[in-house]
Amino acid sequence: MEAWFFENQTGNFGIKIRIKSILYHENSDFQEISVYDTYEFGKMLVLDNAVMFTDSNEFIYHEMLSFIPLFAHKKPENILIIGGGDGGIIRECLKNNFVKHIDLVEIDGEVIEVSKRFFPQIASQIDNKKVSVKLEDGIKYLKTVNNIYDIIIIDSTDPVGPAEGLFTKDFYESAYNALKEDGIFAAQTESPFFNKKLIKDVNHIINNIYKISMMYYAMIPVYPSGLWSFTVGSKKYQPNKINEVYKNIDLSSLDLKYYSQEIHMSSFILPKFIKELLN
Ligand code: AG3
Repeated sequence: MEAWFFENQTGNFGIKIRIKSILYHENSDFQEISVYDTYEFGKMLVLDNAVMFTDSNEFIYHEMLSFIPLFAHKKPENILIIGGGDGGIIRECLKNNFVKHIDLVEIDGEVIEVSKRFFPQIASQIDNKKVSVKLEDGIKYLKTVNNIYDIIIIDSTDPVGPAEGLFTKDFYESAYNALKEDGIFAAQTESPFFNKKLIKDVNHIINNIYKISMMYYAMIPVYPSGLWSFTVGSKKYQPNKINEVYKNIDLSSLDLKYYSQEIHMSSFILPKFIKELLN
């Protein structure tokens, strides 16, 4: 018998992925966590029935959410990741030699455990000496810190359930205060096809808080619509430009499969309908 995983985006549209087996399925204190083995893309992590990544294309999201802020910044030493318990963003951030310390604030410790068990190549750097893991609510944590981070990355699930508060003005203001005077904020901000209002609202808020705000995108085949948006707010640096300190950098040793200097710039060139959303 064939078994399929479905993620519905609207009542009339969804994605389906054929699965070989269910490797894990538990309710944590915060959400339902599942790991499937799929025919097309290898193992897949699903939270509350939303696909987080698959083994074969997680690199796209993780590279793009990490490298854009990292390579726009002149000296990203102290990084905060909110969410991201799977470790993918940590792994990418540590490829930038300036990075001295990463705080990972993840509300759900089960996600970390599951990732270590089923996705060791993604979770590989969670126990790195440069990383401190804090199992707490990122919203509360951000209110306790001021002017200490060079970069804050929000690696969240969709804006329902535990991640809902990570898409609010209050939260974005706390992030602004937690950043140093040349800090950069970057967050995943959903599909431009299915989350128009969210994208419009988030961009409006970030635009009011930060000197510079921009949106960029990447192609992620396992997310609804395949086209995924990210929003950056920056206090000083142009996010769509690679900082000149990296002018002569050789990226070939960093095991990158999506990001390049050309992609850094081109991912900010938006299709007209997305641009119009932001006005
Ligand atoms: N964060 C997931 C982004 C949202 C996906 N949404 C969806 N499938 N409906 C991924 C976490 C990876 N570190």
